Amino acid sequence: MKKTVFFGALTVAGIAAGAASAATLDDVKARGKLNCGVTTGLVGFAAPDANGEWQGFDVAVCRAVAAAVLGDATAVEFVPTTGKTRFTALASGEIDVLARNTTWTFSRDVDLKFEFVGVNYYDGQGFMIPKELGVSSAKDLDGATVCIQTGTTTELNLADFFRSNNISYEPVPIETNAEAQQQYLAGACDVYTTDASGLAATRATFEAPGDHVILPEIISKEPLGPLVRHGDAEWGDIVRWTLNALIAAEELGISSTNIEELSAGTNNPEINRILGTEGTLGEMLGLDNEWAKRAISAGGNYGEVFAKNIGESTPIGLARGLNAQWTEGGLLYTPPFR
Ligand SMILES: N[C@@H](CCC(=O)N[C@@H](CS)C(=O)NCC(=O)O)C(=O)O
Repeated sequence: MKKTVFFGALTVAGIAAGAASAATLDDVKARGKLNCGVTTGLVGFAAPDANGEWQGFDVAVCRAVAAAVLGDATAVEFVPTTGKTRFTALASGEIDVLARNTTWTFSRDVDLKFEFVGVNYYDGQGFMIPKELGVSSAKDLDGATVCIQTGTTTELNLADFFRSNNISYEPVPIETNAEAQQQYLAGACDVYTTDASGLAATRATFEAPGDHVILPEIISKEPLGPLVRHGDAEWGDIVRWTLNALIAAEELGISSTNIEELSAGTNNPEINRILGTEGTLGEMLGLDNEWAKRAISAGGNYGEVFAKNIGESTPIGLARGLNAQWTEGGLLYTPPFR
């Protein structure tokens, strides 16, 4: 008898824990808002505009997920996080997803128990230095003071790079990009190092961007992407396939300008499945059949989001490079929608 009660209690506890960890979709729906972790501010990637509205390449991921799940791209609570606070915010449940230039690494996946659902920007770590210092290679930085954000892969790569090149540096540890920018411009460090996209975004806000050079060395791989907690695969699927929908839309030629027209039905079955006029992909995700249509309509396809926020015609001026579609020589390659 005692034994039965014991096992009974264990089963209930087990189910309750499972239910609690698998309930992100229900939580988001009940709340009516997606809690999305972003940076404290990196223009082009995630920053409030003059009206206090968050804009940017990472912000677009949050909006697409909110549109898919809640039918409203504006139903997002943006939660600013630093390099240090971002993982606690996700692990504790304060945010439902982290969409903040975060590098997919072994230990973040396995040890911190997060699930990276994809890559929205293939990056690498670079160095920025005032032109007047006349340095042309990172290998000539022996003895330099380096502004570096704590809690980042940047910190670890920097140590590896200097050690393997047998040169030394003095770190100037910093919490946020705004602080790094301020310290760097004030001359508190000779060099600022972070993801190359972050350097471009930061330099674009300088009064005289041309006075600063980005050195040719890219010293690491930084696949940046959105992540969720381990233990809620259904929620992971929703965020993963929302990102994939934006990428596939570009590949298949679905854009914010033709999406309504294509939603009437086309002779391309994959477009039809994505836009919900054929098949039941939305239902399989626990959503309706227009989930991807709404996600793409929120800010356009991947290419549109890139061009608007960080592309070559913006002050940030990033080329597609590795972030081009696989059909264009890049690494973007979404699995099939079927
Ligand atoms: N990708 C690296 C670095 C990410 C990172 O923290 N980048 C800085 C510099 S671009 C940033 O986003 N700062 C924005 C902020 O301070 O909120 C990582 O995942 O550790």
